[in-house]
Order: sequence, then structure tokens, then C-alpha cells
Amino acid sequence: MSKIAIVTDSTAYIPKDLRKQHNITMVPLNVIFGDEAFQEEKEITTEAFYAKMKETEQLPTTSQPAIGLFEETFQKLADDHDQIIVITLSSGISGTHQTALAAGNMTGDVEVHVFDSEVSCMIQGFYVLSAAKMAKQGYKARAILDHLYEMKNHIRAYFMADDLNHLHRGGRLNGAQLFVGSLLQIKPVLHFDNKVIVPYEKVRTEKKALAKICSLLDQDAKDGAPLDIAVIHANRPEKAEEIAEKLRTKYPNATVYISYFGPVIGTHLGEGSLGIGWVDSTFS
Ligand code: MYR
Repeated sequence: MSKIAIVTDSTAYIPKDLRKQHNITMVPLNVIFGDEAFQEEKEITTEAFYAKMKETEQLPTTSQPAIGLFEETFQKLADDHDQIIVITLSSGISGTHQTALAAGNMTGDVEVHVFDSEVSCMIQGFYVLSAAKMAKQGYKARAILDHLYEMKNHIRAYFMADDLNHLHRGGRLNGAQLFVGSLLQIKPVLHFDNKVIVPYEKVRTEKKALAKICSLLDQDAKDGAPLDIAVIHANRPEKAEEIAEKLRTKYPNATVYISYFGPVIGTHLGEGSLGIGWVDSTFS
């Protein structure tokens, strides 16, 4: 039977113990303060990152993993796997996907499939966990990939940046050129459209943005559909817990997780940002 390894990048923010439990290999992206680069999670924790953000004047930047890191990872996995499925953050916001593809083409002893999640964070994590469970159950790579493509129709993710200047500065805010001046003053609901981040709806306040996201969730959850929901926060655990509690009470059939925007995504969204994503749990 062919043995399949599941690899993802650090921006899925799947906690270490969960990765270990599901045999998931993680390749980290980097966050850079001045001339110091840190591999997220391995060299800088999320807590240390937000603390450092507060005390540094120069804002951090980010970079994709070096191709050598992917090659080395694939080479090691090739010792006891025949195929590798790599699930990356959206190729529209990072070169990570292209780099994984290039590394996969250079690794001879194992077949590497690279899947573009077209999103990031715990929503990307939903794909990763689903793939890992299927791999453990002995599904073939083709069946796992088909399932991941089908899942795309059942996944939603909306978020808001505490300060849109971060996204704008990093060149990750699309479709908003005409409105940028006015958008930067408000808190629009954002989402991914065709792999890039675009405003979904222009609202002025966080309260209205959250209400909009919750009304979108309600459309999918109101008939009692079992959903996996992730509430994601950038160093705002209390707010995330408050939202999660409300969702647990309102949707008893849903499983509500709390996750976080780690250093790389936190660099582009800013501290205080929030997101909510969900998937029909029959697909997760
Ligand atoms: C790189 O340097 O390659 C990484 C760039 C990451 C850009 C992140 C932009 C924000 C993504 C928000 C995702 C929210 C998902 C719910």
C-alpha cells in the first residue's frame, strides 16, 4: 500500500500536538524584523512576535520558505513515503505554493502533489486535517486530492484587519485600488476571491463587520447543518472566546474552534484582527 505524507506550511497554524497526532509535517515561513529573520513557531512564538511588534518602530515583513527547506523536507519524507501531498496558503498572496511546486519537481524519489488552499490559517488547516485523516485511513492520493477540491465548494472564510494599512503596505489588498483612500479609514469585511484578498462588504465598524460575517454564517448553519467553525484572532483571546461562546450556544450542532493569526499573517493583518471561517463537517 502506498504511504502518503501530508505537509503544510506554518500559516495553517495547526498546533504542534495536533500535527504530531495526525502525522503532519510543517514547513515554516519567515517573519523579518530589520535584518533578523525568524522561522515562525520554530524561532519566534506568536506571543513573542506580538510583544516585539509593540516595541519595534520598523514594522516586520515576511518571506516564503527557502526552496531548500522544502527539498530537504521532501527528501526526508521520501525515505518512508511514496507520495507527498503539500497544502499551502493561497498562491495569490505568497510564493510558497510556487516554491513547493518547484521543490517537488526537483525531488526524484517521491511523487509530490501541491494543493493550493486559496486561503490561509485554520481554514487551510481544515483541508490539512481532512487530508491527514484520509491518508491514515489508507485512501489513495488521487482520492484525497479529489476530496480537497470538492471541499473548496463548502469552505467559507471572512475576516477583518484591525488596520488595513498593514495589508495595503504589504501589497496584499486587491480590487480596492479605487477605494483605498476611503477603505483605509474603515473596517471592511474581507475574503478571498480567486486566490486574492478583496473587500467583501464595506462597513465602518468592527461590530458591523462581525454582524455581517455572522449573518453569512447563519445562512449556512440555520438548518442545523453540522459545521466546523474557526474563530481566529490576532492576540485577542478574550474576544475570540466571547464570539466562540455565542456561536456554540446558537449552533449546538457545530464544533467551534479558537485559532490564531500567528507572526506571518499577523504582520499583514495587524494585532486585534479577527476572522471566522467554516466548513460543512461532513467534508472535514
Ligand atoms: C509571504 O511573505 O510569502 C507570506 C505572505 C502572507 C500574506 C498574508 C495576507 C493576509 C492573509 C489573511 C488570511 C486570513 C484567513 C482567514
